[in-house]
Amino acid sequence: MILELATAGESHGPALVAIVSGLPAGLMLDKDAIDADLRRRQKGYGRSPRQQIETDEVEVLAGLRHGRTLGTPLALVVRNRDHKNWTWGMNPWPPDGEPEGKGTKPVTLPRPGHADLAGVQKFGLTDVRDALERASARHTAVYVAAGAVAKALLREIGIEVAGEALPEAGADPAAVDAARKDKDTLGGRVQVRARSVPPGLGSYARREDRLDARLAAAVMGIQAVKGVEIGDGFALAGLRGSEAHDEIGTDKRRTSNRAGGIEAGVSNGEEIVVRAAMKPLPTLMKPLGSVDLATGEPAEALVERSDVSAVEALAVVAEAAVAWELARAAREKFGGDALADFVGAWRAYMERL
Ligand code: EPS
Repeated sequence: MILELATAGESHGPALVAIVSGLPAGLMLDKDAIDADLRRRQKGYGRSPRQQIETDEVEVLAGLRHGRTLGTPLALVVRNRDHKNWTWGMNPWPPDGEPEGKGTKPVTLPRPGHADLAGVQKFGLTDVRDALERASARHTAVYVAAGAVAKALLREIGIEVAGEALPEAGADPAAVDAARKDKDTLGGRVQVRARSVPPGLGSYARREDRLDARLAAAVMGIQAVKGVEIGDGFALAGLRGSEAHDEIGTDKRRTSNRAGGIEAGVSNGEEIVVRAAMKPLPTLMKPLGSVDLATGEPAEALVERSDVSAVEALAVVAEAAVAWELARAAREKFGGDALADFVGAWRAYMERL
């Protein structure tokens, strides 16, 4: 059984949408738990005023009846409340009447570090807004909703996934205040841990099956992430082999976990540990040098409402990405159309081990 996720949505369009297919029937979902993750994503010191406009909440349009999955595609929607200020500017159809509200004038000042310049070049656009709207980290909201569904599935086989911001840089309120005062932004690092993952998720057979490669792709795919490591990651490069590996006991458990729970692309039964480095966000109130695409003249980059830091939000989004990828690997391994088949296959496998 293959768990799949398709998403759509622009930052200031009507809504963000996700379709999750490949879930077993009979999984109970809790709207409050999904909404709690959406709220966690909106929090953190240094977030943009946008978060005061939004109160993210999931809507389900298909695939669920009385809170129970039907084994059919699950359609999730998170509305953009801010869209009411962009109904002309972000209208999916040619708008009627005079331009009003936000997004009425073309953006021609690409921000270094954002999708702006690459987007207009790649897609042949003239208004940078046509690129930045989808590239915005706003659409991580619907990934978090899908991640909450993945966590519900993983919980059925005892797996818990939790993300946290490491207490440094953009997760330090004093540093955020100082950066805000200087009209600057901050990045930082987050860590996601997954407990009680059974040995044997992922495979060394093909590169695309490797669990570490899949987790790295899932986390690197989140806006502003520039580095991912599993376990002791980059630090392992400076150690001797005798210091770098995790010895095996007679109970087949390890006394250390430098590998971060994955060897040869396969989970080894220890806690999975994934860390990600986030660059400082590229929208600066003290803009960097750029070019005006309309005139070709030197210019300062676009200044828009933005976050000083979104590291704490990344912790929630990375948690969702790791949960999603682990759920996908678990669906491949344990299959099943009914939740009881999935859980039964997991139980039989654990007994064999
Ligand atoms: C975000 C909403 C956006 C940005 C941020 C993420 O809101 P707006 O653009 O309306 O202020 O705050 O997006 C970026 C940091 C970015 O670079 O695009 C959210 O909900 O997470």
